[in-house]
Parts: sequence; structure tokens; C-alpha cells
Amino acid sequence: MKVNVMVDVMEANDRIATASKEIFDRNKNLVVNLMSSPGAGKTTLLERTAEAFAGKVRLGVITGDIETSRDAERIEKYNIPVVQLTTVTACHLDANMVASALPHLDLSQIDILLIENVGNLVCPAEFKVGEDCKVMILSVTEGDEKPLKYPLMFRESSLLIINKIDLLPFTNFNMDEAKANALKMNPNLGIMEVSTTTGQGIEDWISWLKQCWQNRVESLRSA
Ligand SMILES: Nc1nc2c(ncn2[C@@H]2O[C@H](COP(=O)(O)OP(=O)(O)OP(=O)(O)O)[C@@H](O)[C@H]2O)c(=O)[nH]1
Ligand SMILES: [Mg+2]
Ligand SMILES: [Zn+2]
Repeated sequence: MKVNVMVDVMEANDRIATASKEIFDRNKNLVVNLMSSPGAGKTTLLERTAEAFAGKVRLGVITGDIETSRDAERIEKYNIPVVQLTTVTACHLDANMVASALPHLDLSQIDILLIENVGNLVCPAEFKVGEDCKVMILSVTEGDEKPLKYPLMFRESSLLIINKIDLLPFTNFNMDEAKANALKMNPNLGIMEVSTTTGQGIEDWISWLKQCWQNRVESLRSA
């Protein structure tokens, strides 16, 4: 008798993710799994998103880190519901961890739930958590060849946000090369250029997210 542990783990994960998805459907939440390597700008993007949607769209945030509540503390300043998951050793969020955060949120009062995954360019992309889509950030200080070296996240994502474009003059990052590499991994990948600190390109992200939310509400209505 041979048991493939990874297959079992993934099946168990997907069952929990499907159960969470049903909860999100009932509450009409758009759920986005936001992923990147450490420090690419996930929390800063959430801060800009909270500013842009204040008083218009109700956000909720689940943020995953190995240690500390620093990201949750940054988000709390915007008066939006936030749950910090500290994974201690795990280098990604899985469906069980995200499900454990749900009782701490009033999902009926949330339009868009943004899940900031643990900073890691590899395994967060392997675990479904019940999301509608995955969005990833690549910052220009990380190198334009990253889509070739870490293909899975680029394959799994609907949108690639290329962040820290204010730093382009100080790097050897080739934007055309990066986009070509990313599209080689995933021809359907949407790509936008952003600086979350200067605000350049943020309106593209906000429009994209708003459109996703409207599509989600529409598809739930006609289901
Ligand atoms: N120059 C520049 N710095 C940025 C930009 N976006 C984020 N940063 C800086 O990059 C650092 C990391 O940003 P965070 O938003 O904390 O990154 P993160 O992806 O949430 O990091 P982890 O949660 O630790 O994985 C901070 O010092 C930010 O101020 C940007 O567009 N330009
Ligand atoms: Mg963060
Ligand atoms: Zn991991």
C-alpha cells in the first residue's frame, strides 16, 4: 500500500477551500488571494486600496505572516476589519488557516475580502483558499527573469502588478523582458505597472478590482 501524502494534503485543502467558497458565495464576497515575495509591496497596496475605496466599497483583510501583527496594525488604521494569521513555521496560507479566520469577520458586511498571503514566491500559489482569483506582485528590484524561475505563481495568477516602478532608474530591470517572460508562462495574465508609494498606476488596479467585484455580483445574481 502506497500513500501519496501530497495528493491527500492537496485534496483535503481543496475540500476546505470549496466549503469556504460556498460561505463567500452566500455573503456575496469577492475574494482575492494576494501573493508576492517578501517586501514586494502587498501591505502598501492594501493601504492604497483602503484609501481609494473608503466610504464606497466595504473591504475586509486577512493577512498572513510567520510572526508579528505588524501588517494588521497598518491596516487597522484604515478602520477596516482585519484578521492577522500568524503561521509560525508555515511559509504560505492554506485553506484551513483562512477558514479559521472567517468566524472573526462579519462577511455579510464585506464586499471585497483581500487575503495577503505570506511573503513567498513559491508555495502560496499551490494552495487554494476559496478565492475567486489570485493576484501577484513582482517588484522591479527582484529581477525581470523571475517569471522563468518561479513559474507557478505567474501561471496561477489572473493579474500581475509590477510594483516599485519609481525605482526603475536605479535597477537593471527590463520592463519589456519581464512582461514577455510573464506572458510566456501565462498568456492570459493581465499586467499593470504601479508604484504603491507614489500612487502611479494605482487607479488601474482600483478599476480592475472594481470590475472584478461587479462581475462577481453579476454572476451571483444570475446563478
Ligand atoms: N520605492 C518604493 N518602495 C515601496 C513601494 N511599495 C512598497 N515599498 C516599500 O517596500 C517595503 C515593503 O513593503 P510592504 O508593503 O510592507 O511589502 P509586503 O509585500 O507587504 O511585505 P511582507 O508582508 O513582509 O511580505 C516598505 O518599506 C515599503 O514602503 C513602491 O512602489 N516604491
Ligand atoms: Mg505585508
Ligand atoms: Zn510554504
